Amino acid sequence: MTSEQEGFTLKVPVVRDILEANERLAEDNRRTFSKAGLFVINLMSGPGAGKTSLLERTIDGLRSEIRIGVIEGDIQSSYDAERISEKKVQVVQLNTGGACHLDGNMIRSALDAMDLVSLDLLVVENVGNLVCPAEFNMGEDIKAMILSIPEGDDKPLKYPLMFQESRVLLINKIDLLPYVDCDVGKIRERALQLNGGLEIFEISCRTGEGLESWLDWLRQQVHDRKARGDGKEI
Ligand SMILES: Nc1nc2c(ncn2[C@@H]2O[C@H](COP(=O)(O)OP(=O)(O)O)[C@@H](O)[C@H]2O)c(=O)[nH]1
Ligand SMILES: [Mg+2]
Repeated sequence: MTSEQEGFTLKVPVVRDILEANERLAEDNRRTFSKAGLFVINLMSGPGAGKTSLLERTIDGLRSEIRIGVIEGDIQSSYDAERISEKKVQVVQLNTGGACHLDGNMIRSALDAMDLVSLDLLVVENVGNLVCPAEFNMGEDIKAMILSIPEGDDKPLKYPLMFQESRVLLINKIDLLPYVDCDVGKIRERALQLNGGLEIFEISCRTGEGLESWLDWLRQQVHDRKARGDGKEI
């Protein structure tokens, strides 16, 4: 065995252990969410794609029908939690202190500070990063990702895992299409090649275009989740 191979065999179990430990915590969280009858979304994207803007729009659009709570994940600062708290919903800020993603354990600590039974939908805004967040489950029902027009149509080719792991792809900032070289058709085609089951919405959090379809879809998911197991374990 070469030294390079030895190094490799030493590294793999460590990574596997971390992921397995995380899976156990995620499973615990999943049971907690299930008991509370909550639909939970792990919202991911690169920095600035529009996660907090989508949350603001979603809260405004559904507030009369659906009780929404938010966990904000950032490396540092409580800026996004302050934005969300202006909407008068339950919000908890998690600072990872350098880590590039949220994991099951961090979510567990946030749940202790929340009243879950008074919620229907919990959205976790993950750390802005197109890579690591896709590797860690937190017990969510679905992962949703945002890709914004200025990031370019090559991103499914470069960051395939997030597209593969997500149930939903929101293509945001379509108001910028006249000014940016980005082909939405290519994003769709490349994303669907990676994950044929992706639900895709073209939206602008600035103008509101396309948001009704997203809100309709989300409303249905929350309803189905309730119908499936409100108050019971699944
Ligand atoms: N033009 C345009 N700007 C947007 C849109 N959505 C968000 N933004 C802007 O993009 C920046 C980053 O948005 P933010 O929601 O904070 O992104 P996050 O880092 O993913 O949470 C802000 O300046 C937003 O006002 C959109 O649909 N169109
Ligand atoms: Mg944000």
